[in-house]
Amino acid sequence: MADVLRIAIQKSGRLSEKSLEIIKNCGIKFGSDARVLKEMASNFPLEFLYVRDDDIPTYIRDGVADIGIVGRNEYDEQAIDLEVIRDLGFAKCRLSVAVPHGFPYTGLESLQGKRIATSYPNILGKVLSERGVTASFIQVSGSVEVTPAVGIADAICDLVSTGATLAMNDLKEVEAVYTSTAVMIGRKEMGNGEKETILKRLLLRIDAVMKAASYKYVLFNLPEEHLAQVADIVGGMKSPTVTRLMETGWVSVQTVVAEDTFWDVFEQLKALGAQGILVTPIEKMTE
Ligand code: PRT
Ligand code: ZN
Repeated sequence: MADVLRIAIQKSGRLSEKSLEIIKNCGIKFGSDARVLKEMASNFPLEFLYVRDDDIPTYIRDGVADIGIVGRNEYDEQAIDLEVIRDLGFAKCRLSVAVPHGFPYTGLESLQGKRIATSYPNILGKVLSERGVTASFIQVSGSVEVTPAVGIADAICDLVSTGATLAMNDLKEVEAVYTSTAVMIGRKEMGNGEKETILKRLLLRIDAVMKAASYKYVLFNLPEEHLAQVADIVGGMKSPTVTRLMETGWVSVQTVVAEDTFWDVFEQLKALGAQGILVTPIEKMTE
């Protein structure tokens, strides 16, 4: 049988849906019935392994899976010698120190000699030792937020996304020490040419999908006299496509705009008299 690439995906949790979505957007077909533990894509040599996120780095190290998607926090905490193949950008969160309201926090030095509850003793330990701070860690794997209230910790260090959980537990976020997003990881050496080829094919698709997601396709009408200024604003992949309109003195412009600069560009286009601005998502995009 020809080789397949095995990807480990979180079975059910914060990473599952988006991980599968990226692969689906690559045109790879599979059932994605999360109750199964293993399944094969029907139109690409990719096999899915649905597991707990904590187990993914070990599975890859041991060759049970070839690649996987985990939070960078999980990867860095376990410190298993693998490689980050791609930063996928989703599941963004930060690892933050939080304290009860009465705690006089003035900086990481305030944690000297304190008891800190965390599931990330390695990441936090590194940050603290760089600052010359020694603290004792209370290692907990869940419900970190309740530990100060029950008197077993003076402060906590946990993942935060909205901050709602901290607020609910009367804790104040005082310092973010680390930020994380979902990453695709794999062994440094795949040790198998065929698997490497499959990975390259997969990455080509993932890159196109991720690139497309960070751009918008923009169409608008513009007084022709402002065309030169528009070229400066939007740039485009090469340059914008310009079509003449029936009405003299007006052109229609089509281009791509990076998502994170979109609103700036939008305001500048409006100021130049652009009309009928139409914005659509892009499904795939390559250079
Ligand atoms: O069962 P399994 O072991 O597979 O899942 P898990 O429970 O270990 O992980 P899961 O699904 O909770 O998280 C997987 C990954 O999602 C993490 O490793 C992070 O990389 C990422 N992520 C992003 C988060 C959060 N945001 C997040 N907010 N992981 C956890 N949280 C928790 C946090 O621990 C805290 O309890 O959510 C709470 C805070 O959320 P806010 O929104 O109230 O601030
Ligand atoms: Zn987990």
